[in-house]
Amino acid sequence: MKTQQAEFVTSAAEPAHWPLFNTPEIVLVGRSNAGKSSLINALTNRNRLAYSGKMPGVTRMINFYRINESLSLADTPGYGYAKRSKADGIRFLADLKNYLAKRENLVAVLWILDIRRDIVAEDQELFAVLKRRNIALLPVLTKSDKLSKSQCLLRVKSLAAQLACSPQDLLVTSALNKTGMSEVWQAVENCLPK
Ligand SMILES: Nc1nc2c(ncn2[C@@H]2O[C@H](COP(=O)(O)OP(=O)(O)OP(=O)(O)O)[C@@H](O)[C@H]2O)c(=O)[nH]1
Ligand SMILES: [Mg+2]
Repeated sequence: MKTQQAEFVTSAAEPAHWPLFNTPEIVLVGRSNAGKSSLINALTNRNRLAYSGKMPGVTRMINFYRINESLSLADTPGYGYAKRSKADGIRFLADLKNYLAKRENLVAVLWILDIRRDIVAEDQELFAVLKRRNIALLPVLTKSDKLSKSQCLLRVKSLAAQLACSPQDLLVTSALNKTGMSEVWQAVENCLPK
């Protein structure tokens, strides 16, 4: 899909503040610093639509973006950020679980994983919440530019084993050199209601 129009709509944590859309929504979830916000920018071909930063923990609420007036993307705060207070970390995860369990127009989850890192407990926890709903789960491996081709292949195999899926189910991307963007869009389009 080509992004003709992309705009930031609002930031929200509580359900009362979530914007009302009657179009499908795709959410990006993953560990702090995994590359969620950068992927939104790469997917939409915008440099600064979503705020991405050198410091982990830069995304603090759920940020909603509207694309081509036909769908929305939701960027979420990353989990597992050690410097955040424990109470804050628990609250973020609770807000996120609540969103995943209740957001009505949610059709797919882009599960953002740094290709160099293994799955953590929070990943599994959210995965369990999602399994209770009929929502497509699309694992996206980011930062492939940081590894050689052969190292990438090894990591794809290892993460597929950890996720109990086939290596072909993993979308390998780099926001830096924009690889994998059309594959991610294609996977998203396959989840949209016909
Ligand atoms: N080399 C490389 N760096 C990347 C890529 N994607 C993200 N980064 C870098 O990784 C860091 C974190 O990226 P973000 O997009 O802010 O990550 P995030 O998942 O939104 O982080 P939080 O909002 O803190 O949860 C930034 O310094 C990005 O420039 C990539 O594909 N390749
Ligand atoms: Mg972010």
